Amino acid sequence: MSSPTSSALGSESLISGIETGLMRRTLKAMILSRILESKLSSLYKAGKIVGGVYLGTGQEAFSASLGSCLDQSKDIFAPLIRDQAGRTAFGEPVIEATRTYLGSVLGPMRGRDGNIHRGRPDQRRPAMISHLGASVSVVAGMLMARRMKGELGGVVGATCVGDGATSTGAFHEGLNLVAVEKLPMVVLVADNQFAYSTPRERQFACENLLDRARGYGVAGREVDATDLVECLGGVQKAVEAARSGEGPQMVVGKLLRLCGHGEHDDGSYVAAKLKQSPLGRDCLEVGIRQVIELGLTTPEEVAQWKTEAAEEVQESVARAQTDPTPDPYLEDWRAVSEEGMQ
Ligand SMILES: Cc1ncc(C[n+]2csc(CCOP(=O)(O)OP(=O)(O)O)c2C)c(N)n1
Ligand SMILES: [Mg+2]
Repeated sequence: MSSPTSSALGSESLISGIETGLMRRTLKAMILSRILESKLSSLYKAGKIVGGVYLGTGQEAFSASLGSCLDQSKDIFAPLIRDQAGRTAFGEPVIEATRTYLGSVLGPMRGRDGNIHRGRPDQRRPAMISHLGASVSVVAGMLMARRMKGELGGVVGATCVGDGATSTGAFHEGLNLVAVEKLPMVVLVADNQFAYSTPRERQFACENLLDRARGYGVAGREVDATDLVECLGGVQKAVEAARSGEGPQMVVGKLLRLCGHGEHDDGSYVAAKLKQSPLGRDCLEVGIRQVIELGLTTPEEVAQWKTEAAEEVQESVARAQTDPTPDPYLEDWRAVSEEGMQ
């Protein structure tokens, strides 16, 4: 962590160039996301969730840094499976997650998707696409549409992908287009050492995934993604550079996923040595320690945030559990699927 140097920007003070309020908000989002996801895991294990549950444990600092550095009023954020923290930091209400996982018709996917493929395109949160790498061209398209309509001014588009996703054709085609068009886009690559159970060395032969950015003429930087202050610093610089017209930016975050690929997977293929290495640090524990040491919160306030988060999650689960679910007898599912196809 870099040594704190304080200066003033209006009423917000800066530490290492990061607004102190931003650090607190990002940490709060990480806490809420961790508590929400641990509840989702319990519900899955209790058989209350149909379908898979994929968590972002250990990746919250990186993901939340993007969500909180973007401008919720105009930017675009396309998350992937490990981005609950980013979604929370970008303003997605907890009830949207619980309603989706519990199949409520009141959720954003009206009970038709059971986990992460949810979104609100009208609020610049496109629904998550499972096909790895596809979100790069979706966000590129959203940015190009704004440019053609003369509405791009100051907007940044962002997405997150994993190390595995950087080997797909969609990723390469998308990144090339983004670079050629000099779009104001930020691509986060969570290099968590595995694509499912396949380790990095079986995925690509380059030393560093930043080489993939350089190959296309995209600016890149790397952060220790277990370190909240470093994540915020790196992501903030990337978002500012994209916004100020410097073209697309890639940020590679080095970390380890601290859960299985999904909750059906115990992750037993991850070597103990790797878990005990610096990559295996829990970014939430590190982040709490950092923000306390910087004097921006106290252990008591963090405990209060955790209590409030647990209450919010509990209430959202209770609400979603009593919501109506889709009625397969009354609904004409075929009409929905064929809508607009004729
Ligand atoms: C094009 C494509 N191929 C394969 C899959 C199946 N799949 C889903 S997640 C995953 C691993 C992804 O690894 P990575 O991109 O490193 O993300 P992580 O799960 O580590 O966060 C794979 C192979 C897919 N969704 N899309
Ligand atoms: Mg991975």
